Amino acid sequence: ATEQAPADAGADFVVVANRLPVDLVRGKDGQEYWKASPGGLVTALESILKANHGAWVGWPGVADASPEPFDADGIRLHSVTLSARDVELYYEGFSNGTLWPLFHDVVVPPEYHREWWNAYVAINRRFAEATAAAAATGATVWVQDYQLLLVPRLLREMRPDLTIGFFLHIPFPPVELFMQLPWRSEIVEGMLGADLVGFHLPGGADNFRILAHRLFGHPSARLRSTRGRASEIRVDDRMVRVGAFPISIDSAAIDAAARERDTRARAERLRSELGSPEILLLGVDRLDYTKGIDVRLRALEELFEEGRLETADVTLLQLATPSRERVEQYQIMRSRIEESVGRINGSFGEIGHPVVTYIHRPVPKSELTAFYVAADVMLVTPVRDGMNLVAKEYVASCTDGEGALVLSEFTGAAAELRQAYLCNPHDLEGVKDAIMAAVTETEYDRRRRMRALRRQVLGNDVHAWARRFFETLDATSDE
Ligand code: ADQ
Repeated sequence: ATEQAPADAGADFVVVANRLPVDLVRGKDGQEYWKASPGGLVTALESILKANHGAWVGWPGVADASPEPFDADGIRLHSVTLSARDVELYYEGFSNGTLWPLFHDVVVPPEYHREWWNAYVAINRRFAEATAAAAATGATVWVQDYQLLLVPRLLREMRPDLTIGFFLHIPFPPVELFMQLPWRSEIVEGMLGADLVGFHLPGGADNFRILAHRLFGHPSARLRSTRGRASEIRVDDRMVRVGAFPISIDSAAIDAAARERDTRARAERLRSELGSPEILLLGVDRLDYTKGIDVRLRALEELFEEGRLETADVTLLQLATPSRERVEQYQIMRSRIEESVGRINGSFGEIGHPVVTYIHRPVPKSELTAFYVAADVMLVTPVRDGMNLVAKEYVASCTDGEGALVLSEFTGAAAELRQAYLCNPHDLEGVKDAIMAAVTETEYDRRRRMRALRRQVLGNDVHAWARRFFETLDATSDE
């Protein structure tokens, strides 16, 4: 592959993530083509990537594909090839069968298999090699997320000239849980290869500092220059910065899209297609057991049973993007949710008017904004979530100041969105009360809460997030 190009021909800024910002799609006729997959990360990094001869290293999303590096919108894309077996062991296995549940408070039991681990090590090395080949001398590399925890250290060994940032998009678990991991030392050492390790919340950063001390005796101290926002861990003769950088969304773009006449018309149509309910509740998630879709369904069912909500007035629209469908726990959860939806509609729906409309397909972004605009109450009830961008997207879409957000305390977003109707997803009565408060509070109080939420979300967007991360990372190379 042309990835063997000499380092000096490489990029000054490289993003490394499990997936590329575009998906390779293999049509039925065997033809391959690229499809943009505009995630939040792409939005946040696009201008920096373009201004710095940026490159992106990632998997194109199809097994055994090894396309040559190419330029898309001024960004050089380098594909990492994964076989079907690699995907099974490294991605579905260790990433999503071990790390994902372990880092989300063991909501389902993580599985520890040496075969999965060995594949994870090998694939992380493959990502590190591709990155080492893509980066110019002295470049800055930003490694993303839990699939690539070993890359910072591997990359530092290969290319000590690089400045390396790492960001974890999911929670970093309490020390007691993390210590279950048979390969805990290797993982922490892997992350400590970075110059800056970023988390959504200060709690995650603290957990990591405690582990670095517990496992290796590395001392750490708060950094006064960052007003206590970051700390420094001493690793032999190196300093590793650790801090909290809560991610956000392109708030202004979503606010603008929500104000468009087309979006508002689509939202109106949607309400009438749903039978013009008095109250439209909305859930939008990847179909994942951490998202608490079952929690909100149970709460709703009981509210109907107890007559606190009238089925004639209320409809829930639940959008659930298919996700990790080959992982067993996801198959189990999907059946449970579909069973609940069936049961609730069987008990409370009328002919032609289900009380829960469930869509198990991805929805285009433009449509999604119309759904947010249409909703009266947004239900975000994860049992654990690193941040939860859906909550922020909803708030950015409530341009007329109307709307209510029911939000689990166990999301990263709850640390910032204090004026939401907060609830503990393990306390079903509490979830029901939060939904009832969102539905029955006076318009004045609802608007007051939404005003505060909008101030937070519009004032802290994804661009500010990336800027804060880079400011802290740049400072590491000054000292
Ligand atoms: P996710 O677990 O994927 O992300 P989230 O933060 O909610 O969760 O982001 C999901 C994104 O996918 C949102 O932008 C949303 O609009 C979109 N999406 C969700 N359901 C959809 C649907 N049915 N149709 C279309 N689009 C849909 C991980 C972590 C989070 C963290 C993010 C970013 O688990 O905690 O907030 O990374 O760091």
